[in-house]
Amino acid sequence: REIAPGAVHVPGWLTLDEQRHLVEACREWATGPVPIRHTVLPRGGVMSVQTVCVGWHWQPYRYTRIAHDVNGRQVAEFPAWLGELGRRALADAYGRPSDTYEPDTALINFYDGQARMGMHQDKDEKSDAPVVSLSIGDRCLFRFGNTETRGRPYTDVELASGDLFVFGGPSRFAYHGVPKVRPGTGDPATGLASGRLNITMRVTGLR
Ligand code: MD5
Ligand code: FE
Repeated sequence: REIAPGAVHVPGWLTLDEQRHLVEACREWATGPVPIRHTVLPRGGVMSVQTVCVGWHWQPYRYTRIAHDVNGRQVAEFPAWLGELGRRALADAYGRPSDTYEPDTALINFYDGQARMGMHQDKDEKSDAPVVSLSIGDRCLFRFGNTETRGRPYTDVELASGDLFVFGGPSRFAYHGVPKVRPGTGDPATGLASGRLNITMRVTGLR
């Protein structure tokens, strides 16, 4: 389960009920003040995943309270229950207390069958606190790399519905991506008929 130092994969961590609850919450955020959309990159590219944020709005490549690049509205607040889930996730993955972990933003990415995420580092946060990642719906190929280059060496991991992944310590700034989603592999009982949801909780280090 430890893919690299600080990178821990916990298959099947979320119960079906928790997955249903998260799908329901994500549906509300997706239609909330700043609706889910394909992020447009500064050089004109359009991301194939669709993203909605809570707490802080991620626009490449910074966090703001206001979604200047979408509709000028403030994103929904980061709910206390999600922070609790994040602390429980961290404690279970690392096997040690996590009382001081206070994530203040979540990025929710929706992948249809064609969506991909190229190899990148998450370095817009001004904190080296761990990232908690939850997967729901279709399975995917997740590529976990190194901190130096986009290329090899990397480790390929299959992520399935209910899986938890925590990235911290020496793995926090590793390159990573999602080269492939496996359409039709999810369980409609989660409330997600197709596609893949990924929820990542982070500490922005902003205030
Ligand atoms: C996803 N999301 O499945 C992935 C999984 C993103 C993103 O990459 O930036 O929204 S989360 C993987 C991740 C996040 C933060 C740090 C590390 C991996 N890492 O250090 O390897 O939509
Ligand atoms: Fe990332």
